[in-house]
Amino acid sequence: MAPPRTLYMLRTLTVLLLLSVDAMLMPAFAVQDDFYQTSCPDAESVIANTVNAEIDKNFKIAAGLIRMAFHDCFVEGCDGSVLLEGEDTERTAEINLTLLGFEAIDAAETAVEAVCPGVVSCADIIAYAARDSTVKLNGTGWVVQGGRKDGNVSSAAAAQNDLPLPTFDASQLIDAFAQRNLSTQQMVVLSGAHTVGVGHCNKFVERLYNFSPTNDTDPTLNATLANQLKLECPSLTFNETIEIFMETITPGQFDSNYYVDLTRQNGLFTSDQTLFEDSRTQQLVESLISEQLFDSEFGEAMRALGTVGVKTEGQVRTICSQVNA
Ligand code: HEM
Ligand SMILES: *[C@@H]1O[C@H](CO)[C@@H](O)[C@H](O)[C@H]1NC(C)=O
Ligand SMILES: *[C@@H]1O[C@H](CO)[C@@H](O)[C@H](O)[C@H]1NC(C)=O
Ligand SMILES: *[C@@H]1O[C@H](CO)[C@@H](O)[C@H](O)[C@H]1NC(C)=O
Ligand SMILES: *[C@@H]1O[C@H](CO)[C@@H](O)[C@H](O)[C@H]1NC(C)=O
Ligand SMILES: *[C@@H]1O[C@H](CO)[C@@H](O)[C@H](O)[C@H]1NC(C)=O
Ligand SMILES: *[C@@H]1O[C@H](CO)[C@@H](O)[C@H](O)[C@H]1NC(C)=O
Ligand SMILES: CC(=O)N[C@H]1CO[C@H](CO)[C@@H](O)[C@@H]1O
Repeated sequence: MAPPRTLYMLRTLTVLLLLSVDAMLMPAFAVQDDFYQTSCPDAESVIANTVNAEIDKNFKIAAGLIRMAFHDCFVEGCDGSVLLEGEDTERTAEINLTLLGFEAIDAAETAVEAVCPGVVSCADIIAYAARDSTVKLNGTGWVVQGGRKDGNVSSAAAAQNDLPLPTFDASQLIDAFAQRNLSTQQMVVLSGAHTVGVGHCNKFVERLYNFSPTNDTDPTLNATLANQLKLECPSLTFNETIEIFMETITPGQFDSNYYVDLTRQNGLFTSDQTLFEDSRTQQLVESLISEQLFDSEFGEAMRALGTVGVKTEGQVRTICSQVNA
């Protein structure tokens, strides 16, 4: 039997080891404000200028870049894996087929590599670009944390399994976000990103035809909107390139009108309208009609989204679509 003193020392050592391992894994240490202040002081402005120029070339990518941050963080954590090219990567997943904005990330990466080679991760560029796009759409910005490392694993199957579907109900959405330590409130706030951008017929057509044995059309879908959507998506087969604004009051503006739409049963997807139909989230929807509340909550929720599964070890890729050699 070891003498008590040795045991005590061993225990102390173990506690110290555990503490230091804990400290490395603490999520709060993984990302921080002004991360590139000394290592690359111009990073944020170079990225913002590039993203703005790219949006001026193609307005649609502004919404695409906001969505990209969501997809990146929900699959494998915020690690830039959504950008990796190759067979069976997240980019090739069916659910991801309509992601936009890859060219803007590439342009920002090239621009930032020119001023600080090998310093700024692709995962961080996605996070900054989502904020810059929100501002470009007349939304309110937020301070973006930096320090994410890039991962080198990307899987189409993971994207397919990990991203919530537009057919999800409130319970499924609450679960999907809770699995990433995001609250019900943060889920409702982040869904407000659907104030900009478009969806395609295949994502909501099940609401228009043969909805249930008794109702041809989803009864929670505004009848006027249902009739319009039936013209644009005339049957269960449809033109796949047709784009439908998700929010129709001010579709190009990043504002709180998404929530106004929901109170009028004008949510495009089941996953949108359910937020107003479900008693757990209805009052949140009503309160977020306040522009001021939505603006401040959205930035906070994006900061929380930006901490999901952050990797503190890994690469800083020099080409965002490929792992470093
Ligand atoms: C709550 C669960 C969510 C579901 C089920 C969902 C689903 C979808 C679907 C199906 C589309 C349309 C894709 C297409 O037809 O091309 C879409 C678009 C979009 N989503 Fe989400 N989404 C969710 C949450 C989010 C979050 C958290 C964000 C960002 C913070 C976001 C941002 C966007 C944007 C900006 C678009 C428009 C993209 C474009 O116009 O290119 N979504 N989403
Ligand atoms: C943002 O607001 C300005 C001034 O009100 C307006 O000219 C511009 O069109 C708006 N941008 C978008 C994307 O709606
Ligand atoms: C979970 O979220 C809470 C509240 O946002 C935060 O304080 C906590 O650090 C998060 N935990 C992890 C493991 O990310
Ligand atoms: C059909 O829709 C009506 C409202 O339009 C609703 O009262 C009824 O419950 C719906 N039936 C089913 C089976 O969902
Ligand atoms: C599908 O819609 C696009 C516009 O969104 C149009 O240019 C194209 O001609 C349509 N294709 C068919 C087969 O109708
Ligand atoms: C349907 O949408 C229109 C246009 O936004 C709105 O005026 C009407 O009140 C909505 N109907 C319901 C039942 O919410
Ligand atoms: C992926 O990244 C890890 C950690 O940085 C590294 O050990 C591994 O060799 C990388 N794998 C490939 C295929 O690059
Ligand atoms: C397989 C496939 O079509 N992937 C696409 C994912 O989205 C980007 C951006 O639209 C396309 O460039 C990819 O080809």
